Amino acid sequence: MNELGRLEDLPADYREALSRQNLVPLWPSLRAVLPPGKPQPRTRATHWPYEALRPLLLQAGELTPIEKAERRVLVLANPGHGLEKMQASAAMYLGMQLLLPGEWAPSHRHTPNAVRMVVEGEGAWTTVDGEKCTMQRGDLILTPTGLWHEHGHDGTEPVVWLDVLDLPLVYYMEASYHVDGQRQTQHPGRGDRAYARGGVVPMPVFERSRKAYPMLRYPWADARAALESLAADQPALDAVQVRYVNPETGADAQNILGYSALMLRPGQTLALPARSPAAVFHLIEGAASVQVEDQRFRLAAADTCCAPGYTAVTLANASADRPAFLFIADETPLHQKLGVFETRA
Ligand code: GTQ
Repeated sequence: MNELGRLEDLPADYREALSRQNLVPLWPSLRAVLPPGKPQPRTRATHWPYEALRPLLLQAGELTPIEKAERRVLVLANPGHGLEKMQASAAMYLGMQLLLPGEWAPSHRHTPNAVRMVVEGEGAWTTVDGEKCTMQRGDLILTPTGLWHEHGHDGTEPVVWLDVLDLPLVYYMEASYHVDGQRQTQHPGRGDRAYARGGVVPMPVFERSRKAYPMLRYPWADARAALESLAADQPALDAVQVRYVNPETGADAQNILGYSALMLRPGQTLALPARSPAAVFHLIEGAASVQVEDQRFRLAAADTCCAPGYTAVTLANASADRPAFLFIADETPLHQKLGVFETRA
């Protein structure tokens, strides 16, 4: 590979003449924007232990009333991007949100897509497009692009959930904005009820809603049961994993980020091939380690970590007699739609 000319090799007056015309020579930057063989991701393997985060989030509850925060969130920022960028990866944003008993986070809608993965506490709910979604540990709740959503809490203990948004991408596209709204009126007709069991549907008439997002709440009890029965049905299957999809089409639940749940059998080690999208791992239950190249994170329940793309990841269950359950968010739908998705052996 040729050494290319540097900026300093050019006469100063020529560089200034270029700048005055808003022109830039490509060759000094060509290798940086098209590095050899594989990208040089800014995204760094990063671990956010819940034990360290939780007291700081509860402290935010004392320091900042909900009215002064609208959304009381500590952002899980990747130092490789610079903390102020509030990015976990190129396309993913992560935040831990706290809602205290009796609090209400007012209705709004925005262009980025979000999901909530409930981490702890009982009694909170998110109303999405008029549908009240109750929140229990491990539930996944979609608040897709453009849909009104508000959060409330009728319980007695703090509720915490993990927000995953495609905000960095939508912001980069200069397409990120929000609109404030009125408190929503709730209507019956919950997608999670209609689609509670594959193969049996509500009577007398059941037709596809043809909504872009027919199901907004994916209860953990159902995803967990699906993993358990998959593991029992296929003892030789390595990756016991289910994808969160639109139940009417089978396509990814959202357009940009992909969501799945994975069960590690007792004592299991699972090597994932290097794939182009970055990924986030959140441990719902059990104990596991996540190895990203030479870094190894030991995840306790409610811990979150991320891995850059083009990097092999090895997951291991730290328990020899109990399964471990992980929630995974990644950039796969985005890479697939753009045609840049790759797997490397
Ligand atoms: O709950 O609507 O973490 O609008 C960031 C932006 C949560 C929310 C975040 C948001 C929300």
